[in-house]
Amino acid sequence: MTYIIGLLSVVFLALAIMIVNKSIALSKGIQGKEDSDSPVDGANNSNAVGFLVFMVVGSIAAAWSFFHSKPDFLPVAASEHGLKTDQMFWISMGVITFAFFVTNVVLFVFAFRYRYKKDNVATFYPVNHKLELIWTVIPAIVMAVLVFTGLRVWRDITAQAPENSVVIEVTGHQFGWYVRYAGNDDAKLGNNNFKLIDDTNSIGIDFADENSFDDFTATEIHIPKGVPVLLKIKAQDVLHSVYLPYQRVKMDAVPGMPTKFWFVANKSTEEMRAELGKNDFNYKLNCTEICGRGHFGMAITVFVDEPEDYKAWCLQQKPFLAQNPDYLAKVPEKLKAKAQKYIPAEAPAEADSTQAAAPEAAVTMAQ
Ligand SMILES: [Cu+2]
Repeated sequence: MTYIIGLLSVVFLALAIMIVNKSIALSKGIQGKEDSDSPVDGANNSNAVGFLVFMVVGSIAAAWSFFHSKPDFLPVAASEHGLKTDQMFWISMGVITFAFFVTNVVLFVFAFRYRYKKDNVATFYPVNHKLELIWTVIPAIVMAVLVFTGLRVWRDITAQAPENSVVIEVTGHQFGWYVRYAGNDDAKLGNNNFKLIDDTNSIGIDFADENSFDDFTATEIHIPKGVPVLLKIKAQDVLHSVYLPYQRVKMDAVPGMPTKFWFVANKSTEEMRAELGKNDFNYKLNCTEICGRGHFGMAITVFVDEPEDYKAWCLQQKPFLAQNPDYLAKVPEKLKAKAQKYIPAEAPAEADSTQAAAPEAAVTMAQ
């Protein structure tokens, strides 16, 4: 890199000296110190050809760069809105590329074609309303169509999540994600409060709220295929950002300002493994906001299951309260009877309760 910069510096310095020399020569010519019947010298033709060469070489380089970067493009879309945004992206790219090539070919070809020639006379062409109308109205229509289709898709993506959505809370922290599900009995997440955070209850689940009783935490994310999923996104310390590249989901996690994103995954992990021919493929939820030195490790595995497999997985999960019966003490008296249902029949032995106190929800960075 340093070598290239050094080389370019030398080239540009040489060019600068050439230009300065040429300016001096030209100014001498204008002052009549040198004999010249034209203000333009022989470099005029080579410049004109240079324009054409630049156009052709530039186009080839642009095409090469496009195909060369293809492996770094986003992977195939695996969500319903992802297919739409991808389609819009490529249509916009097509329109832009077409307009770019038409205008630039005209620019460079005209520079070549109408270069200075001794006997050329410029045409006086003051105005052409028809031409102006065409180049104003056509781009305006194309832009309006692109903008309004985009707005419609954006409105759908940011609309309220459907009633039947699976609700999952994702909380970013330095450096990992806490995941909480609304539970198997109600589809409602209980409240949480940062003041209730302790070594075990890492997201501060509030057990004064009966919706919390069946909530369970997880170290991986399972979502059903073809069913709306609503991510409720939070952050505990600094900015993080939830990113599921295949599902085209990206939403910042902002401390003190809950955000959300809902989507429908349309390809299961199994289907994507088959499509990519990789048996060990897994979707990931990554952090895409540089949030500190452990940022790179903020990934959590996401499984897109068939709806019945998803149900089965959910039923295997134990509510947080069932795994940590000590928290029954935090339940208000009038709700104790309801909460009791989630406490395992045999009271846990002393040793068991310390084991259960391990913060199983914490997805911490492997150092
Ligand atoms: Cu982060």
